[in-house]
Amino acid sequence: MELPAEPRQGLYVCGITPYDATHMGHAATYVAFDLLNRLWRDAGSTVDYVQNVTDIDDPLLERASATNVDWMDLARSQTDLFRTDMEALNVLAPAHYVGAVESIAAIVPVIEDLLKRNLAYHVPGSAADPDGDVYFSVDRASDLTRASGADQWKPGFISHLGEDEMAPIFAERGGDPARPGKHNPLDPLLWRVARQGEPSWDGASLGAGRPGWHIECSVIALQYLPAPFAVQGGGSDLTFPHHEMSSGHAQAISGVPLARHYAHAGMVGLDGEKMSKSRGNLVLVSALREAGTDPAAIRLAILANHYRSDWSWTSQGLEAAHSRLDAWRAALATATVESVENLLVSMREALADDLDAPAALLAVDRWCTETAHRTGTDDGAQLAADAFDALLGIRLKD
Ligand code: 5CA
Ligand code: ZN
Repeated sequence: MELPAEPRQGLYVCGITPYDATHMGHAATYVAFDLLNRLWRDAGSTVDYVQNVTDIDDPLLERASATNVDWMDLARSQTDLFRTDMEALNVLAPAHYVGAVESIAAIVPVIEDLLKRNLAYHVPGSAADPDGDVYFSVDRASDLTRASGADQWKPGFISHLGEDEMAPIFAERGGDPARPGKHNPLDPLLWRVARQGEPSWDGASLGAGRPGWHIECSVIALQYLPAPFAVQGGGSDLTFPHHEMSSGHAQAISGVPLARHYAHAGMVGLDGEKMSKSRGNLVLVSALREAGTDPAAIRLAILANHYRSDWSWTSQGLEAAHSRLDAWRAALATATVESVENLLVSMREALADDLDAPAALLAVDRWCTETAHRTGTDDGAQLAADAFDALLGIRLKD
């Protein structure tokens, strides 16, 4: 990702589905985009940062009913915990943190308009499903963008997946390719009419129900950021279908692409498997914090990995981060303003090169050994502490 300096940068990062607390995979993804936020601010840009929270979705409802908790209480408590975790990790808060539920009234007229413009259609009911669910036509949206001569959206525009690769991933990640009555197996759900025992909202001419997942992010992003904005971000598990489809929706709605860049953080695993709520193999930020782990060490353990690579969380990685933190703290005593100014050049260069945090950390490590022979000053120590906080989000002083 090479991004020119601009006075304003728009950033939309897909937020959590709050049915379980923040694990290291979530933390790594939000730390990655926090680095971008910090780099832009360091370059003097104003960053318009928007994040959603998927506070209504099937897995949230399933968890609530399995644990006998009200789904709203579950969403609220897990969202609060996530925000506390982010604060501890020194992740700058978005300017707009927007729930799916509070956005339903804005989503309904957008779906009605897509229906009117023949970019969406009703799927007839069956024994399993009532009448009235609305789907997005990926074929008509592709035709529309081809006709407009704009950047042509079609499935594969963002993920570059082949047609036969898409269907199985679509099914794995919440899609329903086999639903009878759909025009194309990849058509995503826009509106799910009310089912017995499920929460639902007023849908005007759509009937009571709730929105599909991708349209939520499209509408929230378009509401707060003028399209095309600079970066739409999330973990690489969102590339397809989520970012593919939300960009297709947004282009069908607004006529222009949603974002100029789609950036995806690699997947964090544990013992060779992707860390995920559904697998249950989680290392939680809150559990480590409760055990007394310094959040700056957690953040440093994350930053030792490039944001785009897949990597595994290990206790050795955390121990290495603790040692590094100790070495950095000790080096403050020998910091001079000049040495920190030189270090800043190297850190900025590393981060400007596709957010190469591991290279930035190595530059700090080198600076630590080089300053061992210098006589530090208070100004030098302060400048170093400010630089590590501003660029890396690592606080060495309280
Ligand atoms: N609410 C949707 C996005 S609109 C969602 O994917 N929620 S989530 O809670 O499942 O994930 C929150 C963020 O963490 C997403 O950006 C997702 O891509 C990222 N994420 C989830 N698991 C991992 C993982 N193991 N490693 C890295 N990032 C992950
Ligand atoms: Zn999203």
